[in-house]
Amino acid sequence: MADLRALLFDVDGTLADTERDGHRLAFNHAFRERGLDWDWGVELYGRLLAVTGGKERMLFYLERFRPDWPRPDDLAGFVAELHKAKTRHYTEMLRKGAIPLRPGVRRLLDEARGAGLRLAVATTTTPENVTALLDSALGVDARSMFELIAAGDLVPQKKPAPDIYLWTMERMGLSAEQCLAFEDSLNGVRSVRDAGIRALVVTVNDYTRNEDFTGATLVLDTLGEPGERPEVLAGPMQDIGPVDVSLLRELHRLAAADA
Ligand code: XBP
Ligand code: MG
Repeated sequence: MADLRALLFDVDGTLADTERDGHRLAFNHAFRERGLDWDWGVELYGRLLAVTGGKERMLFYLERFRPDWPRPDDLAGFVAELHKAKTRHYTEMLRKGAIPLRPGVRRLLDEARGAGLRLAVATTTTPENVTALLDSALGVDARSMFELIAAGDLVPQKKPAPDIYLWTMERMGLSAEQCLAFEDSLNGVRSVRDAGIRALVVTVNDYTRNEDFTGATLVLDTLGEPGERPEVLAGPMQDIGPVDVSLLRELHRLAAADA
């Protein structure tokens, strides 16, 4: 069995709860600024999350909810411009510290680095969004914590396609058996599984809690901080303390044995 060598992290929903009070608000800000009558409420946004990627999500919104909205000739160009404005609003929010990391994330990153595990990010979001989050939530040397930040349009197909995980592992010279991934959503789980990674921890959030996480090794409400007991929603153990490196090694072993 291969040793656990690397932890691969999704960003949105996993490192931080960015969707409802981050991305959603930034989209709405960009829409208003452009004079559009588009307004993504909390419930509608949950439905739009079926599609990953901001540009792709806007096109999905038009197709599904606004069939009568008059399309500009260059729809792709229009959406790309709108998305740039959205990214500007989003990164401004993050730089003001609007969104903290989820509980246990900082603790686990520090511990994993100390244990010699390699760390990387594999996400569909725009690269500037990741650096804005890490810089504001982790401090100035945050980016050096991760060996690789794989994000956005680097790969042809976003999650649920496995492309971003495959690209990350190839760039780092890792096999799927050497990795453990962290996700928060069904689209993320599909991406991880189709990349051949068996060891997978899901931490749910309000948007994803009721999704089907079949194939995840462990499903939790949170990674947990010292003194807390994460709620186990699915997995091979019921009573656990905060997620730490020794638990991850055990999960990695169980996932390999199950393969
Ligand atoms: C995250 C996303 C992202 C953000 C928007 O999915 O779907 O699209 O909502 O980011 P995952 P951009 O957590 O599965 O990677 O607007 O920068 O595309
Ligand atoms: Mg996510």
